[in-house]
Amino acid sequence: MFKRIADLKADDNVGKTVVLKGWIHRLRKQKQKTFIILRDDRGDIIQVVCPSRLCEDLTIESSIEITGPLNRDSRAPEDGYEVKAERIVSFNIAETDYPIGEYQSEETLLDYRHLSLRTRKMINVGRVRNSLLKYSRDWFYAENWMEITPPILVKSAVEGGSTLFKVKYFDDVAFLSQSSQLYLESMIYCLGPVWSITPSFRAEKSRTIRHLAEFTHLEAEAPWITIDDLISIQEKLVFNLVEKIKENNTAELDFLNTTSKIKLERISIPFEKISYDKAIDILRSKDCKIKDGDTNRVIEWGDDLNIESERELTKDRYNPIFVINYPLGIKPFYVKQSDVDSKTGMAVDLLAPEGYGEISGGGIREDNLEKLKNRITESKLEPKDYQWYLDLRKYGSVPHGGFGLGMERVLRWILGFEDIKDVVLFPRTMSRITP
Ligand code: AMO
Repeated sequence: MFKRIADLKADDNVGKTVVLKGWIHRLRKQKQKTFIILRDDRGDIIQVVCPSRLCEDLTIESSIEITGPLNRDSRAPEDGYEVKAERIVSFNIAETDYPIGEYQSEETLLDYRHLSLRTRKMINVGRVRNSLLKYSRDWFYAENWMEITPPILVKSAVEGGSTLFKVKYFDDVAFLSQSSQLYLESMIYCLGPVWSITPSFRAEKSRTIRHLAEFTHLEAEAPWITIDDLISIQEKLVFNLVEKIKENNTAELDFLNTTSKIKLERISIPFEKISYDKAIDILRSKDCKIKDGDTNRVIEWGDDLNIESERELTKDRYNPIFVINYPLGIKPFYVKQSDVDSKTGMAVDLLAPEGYGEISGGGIREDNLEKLKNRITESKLEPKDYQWYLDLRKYGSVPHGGFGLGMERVLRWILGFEDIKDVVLFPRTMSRITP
């Protein structure tokens, strides 16, 4: 019977004839014997030894079915299991110029991403991505949040006009969604706490190691919650994701980065909360600079926290931190003005430790119709594009809030990768849209 490699590696199966389907991951032909590392459709590998006369036409990435007994041989890679092939059937003999070998530049691997996804690194990344999605969904389901599927083609900007992707929409213009937040907000009136996971798009003009033009966005919104509730929800969610991945993805974590498990062990809740004011004090005490036109100057109240300042705030920490109460002026139109300090907004960002920086942004939404209208105008957005959104404040407005978590940012941090492109299957950046 056809089995997967993971099911087959058991001492009870030794001596039994097995049938395996897969691809030739590595191939070493000798005069009498040929050694194949076979990769199955789940990315697991096993050594196959076969008489060279059965392997004459085989090439790297040929797809084959092999039949033969399972043996134990301590020389076999990974866990010492090996199949002695007695019969090989090929589905496809791959062309001999397979472009992915052992040593390739990062750019070449990205150019051939459709093929380099078959490398051990990307197989392991794919598995952790799958876990992150599954454990997120499990968590929301267990906590009784409803999953919704918001539109991707939209008419209104959420995160400012400068990163919008414009698309032709019949005889009109539309945009690719930057965030599903406004649609999630519409749903709290009829489905209660809701969440979604969608691609979000940002025409990011900068090439950075943490920005993508298309990323996987987990967003959540709930009625009648306070900023403390919002913090506690994110804390529980993120901690749960870390715990589950640590428990269930040990093999992948060990393969991808030997230090990630140790760092995940150190994470505990509650995460520290600091105000934006305190963050600025810390950064100023370290003489942290930001770019202002052509010059660099010391950061001051009212500046946004850039990559460098987030790195400075988190580089010596093991635990994520929340930064709360940002100046209203640097946050989008929907952020609620604080009742105690009109200059600040009830926004909260979650920063990952060890310099990784922002992984989530959120806050309480402005629920006052007049203030929201003013903020839309001040932000130089078109009020007519937000009529439907303003209706939400006209008909039964309630205090509410939510957040957006960037899944690739979370993965980059958990896996300890430098470049965000390494945690996406098909990265989209300013300079890359294929494959
Ligand atoms: P924000 O713009 O901060 O907030 O985005 C939320 C989270 O999404 C991730 N993210 C990105 N990941 C990769 N590449 C990008 N270009 C990129 N841009 C953002 C980050 C970020 O923390 N609607 C609000 C959230 C809210 O208030 O609910 C929003 O989208 O991890």
